Amino acid sequence: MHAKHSRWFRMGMLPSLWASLACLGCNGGSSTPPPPPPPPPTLQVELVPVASGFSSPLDIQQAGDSSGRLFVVEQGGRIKIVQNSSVVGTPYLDISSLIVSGGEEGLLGLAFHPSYSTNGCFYVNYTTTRLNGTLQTAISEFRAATPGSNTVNTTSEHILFTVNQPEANHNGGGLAFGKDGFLYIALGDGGGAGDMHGLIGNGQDTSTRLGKILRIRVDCNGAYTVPANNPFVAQPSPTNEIWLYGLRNSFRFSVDQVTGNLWIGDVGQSSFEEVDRVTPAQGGSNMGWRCKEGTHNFNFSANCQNLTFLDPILDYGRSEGATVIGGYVYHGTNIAALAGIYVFGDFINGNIWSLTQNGQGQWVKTLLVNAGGGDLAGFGQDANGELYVAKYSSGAVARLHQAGTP
Ligand SMILES: [Ca+2]
Repeated sequence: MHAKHSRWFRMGMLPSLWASLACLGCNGGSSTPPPPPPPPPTLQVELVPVASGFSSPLDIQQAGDSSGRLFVVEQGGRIKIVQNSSVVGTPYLDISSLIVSGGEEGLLGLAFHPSYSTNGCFYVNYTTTRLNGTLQTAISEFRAATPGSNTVNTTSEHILFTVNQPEANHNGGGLAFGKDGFLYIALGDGGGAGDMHGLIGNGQDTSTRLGKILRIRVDCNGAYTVPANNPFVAQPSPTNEIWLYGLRNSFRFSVDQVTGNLWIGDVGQSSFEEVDRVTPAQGGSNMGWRCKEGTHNFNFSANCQNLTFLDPILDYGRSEGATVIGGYVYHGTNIAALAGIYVFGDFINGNIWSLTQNGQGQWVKTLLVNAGGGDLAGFGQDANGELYVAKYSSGAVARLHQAGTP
């Protein structure tokens, strides 16, 4: 466990794990309105403590059910509820006995069905060895007995599918429902380093789910289908599930429920972290890895010639961070200057930035606040659009807040 923890940090410092998408159509962006100007330099953002006592929290979600509950995902397999600023004693879900965790393994992602308030279904992304004795990612559906329940029986699980993991690292982990109602699933490139598996790496290989973001339809019945307009729908199952390829390790991504855009933090290998913005029309895009790391050539071998890549809208080097943590487009009211602006961060140094376009159309990040090195593992967004951070090593949840406001 401890060795694996150090590996999680190392993945950030040397290579890293999360993958990204990018912006081939940024210049043409017909469906994307011009972003607002950068926040004023006088903006003072602080992190307000919300709840504590968690063990390695890495994701925060809400159920879209008007309950006001925040669901905090612990890497070890528990999901805990924060309501009215206190943590509910009994976990909402406890699958710690079903999974393997530590390092880059564990309960890595959670998404509530868009109709959770009536059907009680939600989805998780975790690693396990219990099914065939070797490491796999499992994408599972669980169902609350009633949507208002504060605990869920683990026997409600239906495993939708599993993916064999050749290495312990780069397991992706993010889950999110699109504005289209489909479930998007991030899977890393299979791990090791440099996308070392297969002739061209897994990211560029559209015959594997590894190194991809998948898109499926779930209807809370223990099964799933593949949307008929998926970009690779003509391929045999299961690779007809692919929405985006060429990703390294998209640990955290989100969907802007206003525009439908996917915002992805793709963790880099040794040199560059990247942020990708993918519009709904850009499904099927090749996000570059391992031909490219960020906007730079990485292993640009013969198979990379004549390919079209969707480059990230931002990449940054080791002087500015080492493990990007994808965030959310802010849609709250407390920090008016961030309205419609993407907020993300970096695990290693804890910086949290906004991302906006300058007058020349270049994407520029602006430091908002620092969450502490090795402590920022994920963001969350409540029903009012306010943003939260999962503080991994300090075991806490905090809210982004404009200093000097109530
Ligand atoms: Ca890329």
